[in-house]
Amino acid sequence: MTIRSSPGTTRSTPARAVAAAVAFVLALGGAVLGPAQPASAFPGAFFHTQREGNRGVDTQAVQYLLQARGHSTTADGVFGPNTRSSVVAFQDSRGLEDDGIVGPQTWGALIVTVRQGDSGAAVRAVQALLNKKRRLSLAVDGVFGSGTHAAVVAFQNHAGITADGIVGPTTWQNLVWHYAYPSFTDMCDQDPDGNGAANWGTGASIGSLEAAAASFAGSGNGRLPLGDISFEHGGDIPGHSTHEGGLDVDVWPIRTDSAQCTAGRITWQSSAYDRAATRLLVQRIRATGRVESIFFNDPTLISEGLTTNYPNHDNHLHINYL
Ligand SMILES: [Ca+2]
Ligand SMILES: [Ca+2]
Ligand SMILES: [Ca+2]
Ligand SMILES: [Zn+2]
Ligand SMILES: [Zn+2]
Repeated sequence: MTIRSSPGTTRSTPARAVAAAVAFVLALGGAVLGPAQPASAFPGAFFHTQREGNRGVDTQAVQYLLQARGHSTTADGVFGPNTRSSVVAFQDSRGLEDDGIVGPQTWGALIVTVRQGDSGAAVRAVQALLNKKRRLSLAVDGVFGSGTHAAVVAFQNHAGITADGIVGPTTWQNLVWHYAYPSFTDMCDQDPDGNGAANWGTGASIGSLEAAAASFAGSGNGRLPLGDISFEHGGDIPGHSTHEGGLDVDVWPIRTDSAQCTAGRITWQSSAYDRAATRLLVQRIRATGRVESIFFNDPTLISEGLTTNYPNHDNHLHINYL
């Protein structure tokens, strides 16, 4: 038996009893085995605003939630004109300011509370977010089963919030706030300052960077070397005064031998510097995300309006995503 519980979501009642039992057992396990958790690990958690030009898993979650609310939108993680139209239609239906921008109020109206036994597009949003933000590989099948439940409880423990396995407003907010980790299919991981794990960024930064890297990899100039972004939950990074909000991304210039992932690091003054390929990379970065500026000191790219001079940016491009 199933009952309609919320738009686009069905709930099977027998599973809820199982869910409660599983949640109880997992909560006990967490209490006994888990490390001590602060009252709230993410005290500053908020919904990252999504608007036209954004990409990535946070935009994909918006699209799944629009589907759950009865709006036809492709959940491709690219916030284009059609997604914007669906957001405006949703905002109109709720009496919200219809600016097509998904800020805190629109996020709050879009989210659907889901738990074990539920199915539908809102569950797909949760699964996609968990995968990208906790480096999991849940099937994004829209079926909230025991695996998704366990992943939600683990996330709640990780975030220091009530670990009840129910994805309500607080869990949604923490899940959207948490940074995402990139796929390195079209990139390599450089770590020039010994900051190791600093490859995390907002869902939008990571989605945009992955799209740029995929587009660039198709040009036959090798992969994109990724330096630092942010730590998993932001915060101070030694050696960077920025890079703390998941929006600043360092990538390296491209070499004429395409060996920027394996050979020595270069500057724009090096003989191995490939200006044409680096220009192409900058163009792909600008075409696939909301970019405020890119710091890189090649005077030719600066004269072309592609990059901006900034001290110490001879050997890397610093992308400032909006
Ligand atoms: Ca790195
Ligand atoms: Ca710092
Ligand atoms: Ca910045
Ligand atoms: Zn985390
Ligand atoms: Zn930087």
